Amino acid sequence: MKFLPTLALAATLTGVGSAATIVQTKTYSYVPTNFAVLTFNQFDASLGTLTAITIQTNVAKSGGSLFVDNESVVGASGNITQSVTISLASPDVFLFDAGFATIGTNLSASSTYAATVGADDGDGVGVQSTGADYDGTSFGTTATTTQTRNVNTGFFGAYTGTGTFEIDVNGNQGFNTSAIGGAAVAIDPATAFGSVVITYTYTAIPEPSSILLGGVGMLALLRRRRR
Ligand SMILES: [Ca+2]
Ligand SMILES: [Ca+2]
Repeated sequence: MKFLPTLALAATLTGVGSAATIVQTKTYSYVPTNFAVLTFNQFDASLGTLTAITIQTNVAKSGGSLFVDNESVVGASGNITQSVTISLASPDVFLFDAGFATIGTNLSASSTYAATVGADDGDGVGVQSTGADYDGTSFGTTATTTQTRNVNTGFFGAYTGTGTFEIDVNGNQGFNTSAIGGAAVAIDPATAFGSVVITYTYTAIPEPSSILLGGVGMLALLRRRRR
């Protein structure tokens, strides 16, 4: 069994490096329709072998308001919603996952209000903030929507290098008052905010000193066991 320590040392010297990650977080906040340009560092291939690129896209909605003034002769009730929606785009890198679905497309955060309005009270065309035919609310901050996807390994090339790449966060906002048919609508825009987090997972190239220490440690371990 004398050859064992030599074998163990050889295995350590040629062994794979340790798994490591680099995490970059960029945030955005604006009133849609609008966009933000986020800049990320490429993965420096001298650090090791890239095994995964994970993009986590997050959107939340803050503020805004939505009011309806019934113009119909019948009352109505139902949920009215205001939403912000973002989609990622890039002039530099491909945003496709393993199944070639686009990453970070049409992610929404919505606020909902249960509205109840009476029949039109005859106050005229358009929104008048009076009467039982008027309802709505100002919104606070809503829960967020988050999507996490891995980039298709076939597109790692543009993410690799010593420079940067750009990801744009394009935002729109909208509303849905279809539950209150025939109503005039008054809306104050909401703010969209959130983050894009890119994580590089890679196998680090072991440093010479750690290889030596690993080998010495393995030898010591084996010697102890043989006693
Ligand atoms: Ca009216
Ligand atoms: Ca009214």
